[in-house]
Amino acid sequence: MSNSKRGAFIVIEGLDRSGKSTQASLLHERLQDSQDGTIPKVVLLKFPDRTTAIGKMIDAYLRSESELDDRAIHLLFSANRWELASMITAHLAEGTTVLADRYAFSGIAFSARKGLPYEWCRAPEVGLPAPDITLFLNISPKVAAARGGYGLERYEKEEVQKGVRQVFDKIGQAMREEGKGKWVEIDAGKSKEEVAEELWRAVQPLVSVVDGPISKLWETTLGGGS
Ligand code: Z5A
Ligand code: MG
Repeated sequence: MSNSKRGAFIVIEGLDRSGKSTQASLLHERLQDSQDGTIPKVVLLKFPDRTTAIGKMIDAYLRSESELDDRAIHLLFSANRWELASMITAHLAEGTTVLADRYAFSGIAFSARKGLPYEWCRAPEVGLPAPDITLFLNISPKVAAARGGYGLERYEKEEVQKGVRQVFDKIGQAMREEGKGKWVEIDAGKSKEEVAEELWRAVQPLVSVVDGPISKLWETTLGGGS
């Protein structure tokens, strides 16, 4: 039987077309199928959540149907996480595992790439529920390109993706140095099945034993947070 006091918070991040949504869905299924008493219930979230009122504004922006100041859209992406933050905390507290397809790290990476200051981009994310583990799907631009042309949305351009990769590298390094919540890099250039297996190896030990309070993103860094 499980000795969990709460659910695990698992985030899947990564570069464009690295297979985040594919892997999030495979991991979700695998966690659901493994509910043998050792693994708790699981919910899958996707950021941006385009179904909320804020999410609809983000969706229009991403499809270039509306224009917004860079800072305004950054704050909307962050607000889209905050509107689900208490729900995430409640799920974790009642023992449900939460799996998120993208999170605050995407928010920082895409906005800092535009030239907004890194610390300014990070500030609205401070105090959000912190993942217990972030699985970062790494893929070379060559392999990503082989997965088909960039789509029609605003950031799906090669030069944008290069800049985003650099900021993600900085975030990953900082997360590893801080040692708060695991940041695990996964080679996403392999087959879907191989990548899924690697993700499973990383999360399986965690989901059945997670314990302790739910921490908050970068709370201690800024001396107390939210
Ligand atoms: N954004 C932001 O600016 N600020 C924020 O705070 C957040 C996001 C949260 C929309 O996000 C944009 O919002 C995004 C970042 C920005 N802009 N960009 N670029 P989104 O999450 O909605 O984006 P998406 O449309 O889902 O694309 P994606 O996430 O980059 O794709 P993916 O989820 O990583 O890949 P996939 O859909 O799972 O797979 C892509 C294709 O590759 C598909 O045909 C698969 O069948 C194939 N695939 C997947 N895995 C494999 C393997 N292993 N081998 C071969 N082929 C594979
Ligand atoms: Mg996706």
